[in-house]
Amino acid sequence: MKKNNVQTQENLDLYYEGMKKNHLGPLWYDLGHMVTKEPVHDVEPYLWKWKTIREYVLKAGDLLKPGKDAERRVVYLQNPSLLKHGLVGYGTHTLYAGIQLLLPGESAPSHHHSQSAIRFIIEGSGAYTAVNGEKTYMERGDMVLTPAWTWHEHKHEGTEPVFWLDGLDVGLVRTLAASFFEPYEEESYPMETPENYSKMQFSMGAFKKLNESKQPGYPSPIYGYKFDRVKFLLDQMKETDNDPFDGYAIEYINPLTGGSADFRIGTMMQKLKPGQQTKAHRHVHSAIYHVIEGNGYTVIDGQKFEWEKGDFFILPPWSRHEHVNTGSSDVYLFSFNDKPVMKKLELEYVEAYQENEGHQIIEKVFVPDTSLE
Ligand code: 1HN
Repeated sequence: MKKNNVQTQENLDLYYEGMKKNHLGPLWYDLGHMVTKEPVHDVEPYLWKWKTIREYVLKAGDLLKPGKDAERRVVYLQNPSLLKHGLVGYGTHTLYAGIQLLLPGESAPSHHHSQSAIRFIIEGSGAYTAVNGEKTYMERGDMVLTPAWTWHEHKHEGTEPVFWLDGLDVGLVRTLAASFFEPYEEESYPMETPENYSKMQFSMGAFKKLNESKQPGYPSPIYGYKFDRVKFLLDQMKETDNDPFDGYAIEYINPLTGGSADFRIGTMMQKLKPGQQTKAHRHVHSAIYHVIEGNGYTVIDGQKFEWEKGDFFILPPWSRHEHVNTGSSDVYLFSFNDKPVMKKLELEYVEAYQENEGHQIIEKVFVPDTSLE
């Protein structure tokens, strides 16, 4: 009996090999890889210059036509750290960002899908996004929702090219194996609702017709969130409203729930005054940032990312970050994130950086990855 309990290395190796051949595994070896002490991920921070993005997006304007050569004319931001894992079109493990271009007179056909989407207008005006037959006209700085499963299409009635950011929860939906897509049977969904209806209904109060089917809950009854309103609100904020980690920050909400404007994608605008520096913290949710105005840098896990107007950068999950305004005017940073999902799943957790009065030591300055050139 006793003799049998003394295992030789050879016996153990045979045992593990046999296990593997039968597609079984020893938890006593692997528990630490499966249930890690802290979030483990493959998402590295990255930054794209607007100048480069714009050039490639504009070129796509010469090469193809939306609705004819392409469902949408979009250049997406590919995080190199995720392409290594074959994750095409990923900014973070959950979020996608792309830049869409519409030229005067062009349109992109109606479709719907299970991914949620937000738009943020970067340049130009005179284009609209129609959501379930309601046109929302878009101007620079506006945020527009196309919630999961809503029919949406775009058309440009203006005179200059219009560029906007598309933010979707592509990675999340892919991981959950829940992607569905369907084109509308015709080019355009019937425009049954008056233009900018939701904005009119909610911007000067909150009203609905007696028999109108607006239920409490989702999706948000507002599709278009105006930049001048956001700015107005930020300008009203006092010193006491300043968040040590995020500066003067507001979140876009759904007035029917008080929660995030989109059910799954969170959206935030931050303002930093000249010279302002936030303290570092980290959270489970990840985000993609777009610089609307100003100059400065963000330190992410000890790496400095210098940015200017138009640039985009990735904030990976569970990575320490702090922002600095180095210019002489206000900085405006727009970002979208997966915080609503993390919160609903009870996975969100935030931790302040305690050392060095909350500021990281800069160990590295970001330079773009040129390994593919
Ligand atoms: C989409 O529907 C749009 O409607 C843009 O403009 C980008 C990226 C992935 C999946 C769907 C749009 C998209 C998208």
